Amino acid sequence: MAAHPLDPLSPTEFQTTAAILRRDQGITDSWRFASIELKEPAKAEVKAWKAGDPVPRRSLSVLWDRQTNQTYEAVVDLIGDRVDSWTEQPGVCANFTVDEYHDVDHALHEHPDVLARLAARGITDPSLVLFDVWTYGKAMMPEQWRDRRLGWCDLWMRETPKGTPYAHPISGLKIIVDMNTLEVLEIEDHHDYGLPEVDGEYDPRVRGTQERTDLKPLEISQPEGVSFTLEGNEVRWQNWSVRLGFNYREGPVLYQVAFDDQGTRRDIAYRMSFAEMVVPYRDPGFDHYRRTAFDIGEWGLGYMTTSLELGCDCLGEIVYVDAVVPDSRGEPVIIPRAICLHEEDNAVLWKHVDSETGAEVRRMRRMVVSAHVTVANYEYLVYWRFYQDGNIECEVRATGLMVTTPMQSDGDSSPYGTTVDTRTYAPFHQHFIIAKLDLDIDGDENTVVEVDSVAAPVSEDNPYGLALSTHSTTIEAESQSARNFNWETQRVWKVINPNKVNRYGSNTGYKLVPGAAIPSLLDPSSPVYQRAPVIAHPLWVTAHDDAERWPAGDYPTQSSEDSGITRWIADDAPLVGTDVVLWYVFGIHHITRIEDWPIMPVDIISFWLKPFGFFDQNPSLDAPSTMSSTGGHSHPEHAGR
Ligand SMILES: [Cu+2]
Repeated sequence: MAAHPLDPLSPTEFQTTAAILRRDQGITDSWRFASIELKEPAKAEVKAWKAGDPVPRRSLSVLWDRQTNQTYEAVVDLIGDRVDSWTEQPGVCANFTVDEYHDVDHALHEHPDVLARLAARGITDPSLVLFDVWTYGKAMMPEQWRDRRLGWCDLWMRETPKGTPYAHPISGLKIIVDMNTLEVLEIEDHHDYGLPEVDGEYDPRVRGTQERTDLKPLEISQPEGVSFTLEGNEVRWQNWSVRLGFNYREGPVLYQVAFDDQGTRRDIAYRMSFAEMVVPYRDPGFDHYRRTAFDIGEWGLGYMTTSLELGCDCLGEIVYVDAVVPDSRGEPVIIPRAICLHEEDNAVLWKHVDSETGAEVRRMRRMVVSAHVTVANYEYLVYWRFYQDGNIECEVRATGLMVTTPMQSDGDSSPYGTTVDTRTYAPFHQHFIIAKLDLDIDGDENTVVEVDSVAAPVSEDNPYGLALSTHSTTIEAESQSARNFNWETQRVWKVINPNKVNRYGSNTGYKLVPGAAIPSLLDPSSPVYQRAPVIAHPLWVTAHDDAERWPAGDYPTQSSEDSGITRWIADDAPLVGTDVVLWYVFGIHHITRIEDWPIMPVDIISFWLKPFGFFDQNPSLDAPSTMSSTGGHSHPEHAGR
């Protein structure tokens, strides 16, 4: 039984959803579920809800009929045992599913024409081949197939049954498949540059190499247990409270983030998550020109979430939370240990050494909510971290296996990638992640201010040219929503509450410190830009609207134009003193390195939310001190010089 309106759907609620739709809408075996998730009650409803009130439970499903390729959205009232709405979504394509990914791979392994093409290239053991299906924007699809649910397969080959398929791309060969019928529509046989002899295995058991043995054990122990609690889906730790959610598309969702400020619960965010990811490959060659992955909208981070392993993925005293997603029949699939909750020591929080009284120092502790996803060859490791000083850090680590491609001849190189192995290069590409930050600073009447640092010209008052001040620009309305980063002015964005002041009379606020902002470097006419103009600016601000969830549109799969952020801002809604939502676009500008091969050490990016006049002083002044290793308190008498 759900205890809170934002609790994710339980396994039973997935089953009930599917059963009600089968019963009332005649859902037969020709239908597939693209998704089932909690139909979140409106924000206003959730905010008005109190413990003890009835808990509304509704689900939102997207289904399509494989016979007609029609897509429907269904809202099911799980308590009322009825379908609330059943609406056709004309002209859209539902997200691809994990089941289809495997179905295509199986079907192509038995397709005579496919096997013949492989044999012509000397590949006679199809069990070593991986058919890796992708979906692409409409502009990339051949005209005659544009009304189909279309998959495009890359082919890869394992050198040995335990080897990685991604070490050996089968170049110049693509297979276009109808995802509904699994019919092979076209085999594109463009070129064959063979299989260069690469050093592409990363697993020492496959490589037959030894690992170093010179690391002594490092153990993290919390003999008295953890300092946080998890009650239902609410985490409480060091003044913080955060409610956990999870769905097929965003993966983990953080709701109702608040800080207990000396007995007063103060809102900071209503909802934070990743709402889209766009990964354009920047190589116009045959093997790569269609590669523009929308990993969240086309596939779903929740679906790609993998189970975490204690001692490997997470170290210390861990509390794991399972997640549930549906399969394409509407049956629940449990992802054990999908979310990891734990505390980490993170060096020093604050310190001063006084020549008379010695050192006063506090260790920094942080609370981490993390999840890992594997999207075919790549992994994204997501860490939301909460700190005792009121900071929130959102970090992403990208790792896994780069897409590579063979070149025709020894000595060739590509202007669009880095040579990383014999006759092989890894194309440049970009990873854009769009974080949805529905901040509520002391409630939901907020204003966003762009703050630039400005040096004053040398003058009588400023004879040494030292004067530096900040200049604030209020983002008044949605037409001013698309903002750029500015290194020259060290630009940040502040979300303030215009009706609330701190002890010194300035408005309480949080600032978004824009880490890892990257330019799109895309011509506006480019199909990927047309589908996701959101990636062209690091910050967008919108007025809260419960229906505005996906910044590249509800259905970016096979899309040709944006139905997200640019449409949302078209009405130019005012943004002052209102419930604002920030869409922060950050990512990795991946100029591929030799060192990223054959497996990438994590590339780390992050952005921060930091209190700015939210508190009346350092909120971690009372942070607990720790014992020094010699048993004393943390201010030894003669520390310092
Ligand atoms: Cu990359």
